Amino acid sequence: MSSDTIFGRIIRREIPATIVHEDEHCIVIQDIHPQAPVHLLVIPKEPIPRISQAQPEHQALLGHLLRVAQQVAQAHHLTEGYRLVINDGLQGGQTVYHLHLHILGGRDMAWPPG
Ligand code: D5M
Repeated sequence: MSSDTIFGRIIRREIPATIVHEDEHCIVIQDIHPQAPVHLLVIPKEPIPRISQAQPEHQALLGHLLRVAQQVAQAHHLTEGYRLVINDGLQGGQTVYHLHLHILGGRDMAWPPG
């Protein structure tokens, strides 16, 4: 159920990470290079490489990732707001080709993003 990216290795417990949530479908970890006081990654256990390659059958899983992000943000007391980000591909700035949703919070966010 997991790929050969760094996130697949984390899901398989081959390398360490700070895991703040796990369920049947996903894990949530602390980002190793945090860009905000709270920077978490919601990672599906199924290794979809990128959001642009998600299929109709992934609809429920994608909804689940958003619900988990909402709940984890609440658990981290991000009551003043937060940002959810999915980077896709080269121009989107994606570096790990295993779909993941960034949760960024704890500071004011700029717009437009860089
Ligand atoms: O984001 C990929 C993100 O993954 C980036 O913010 C760093 C983070 N990362 C990379 N390796 C690790 C490990 N080992 N633990 C935790 N976080 C990690 P992208 O959207 O692909 O640019």
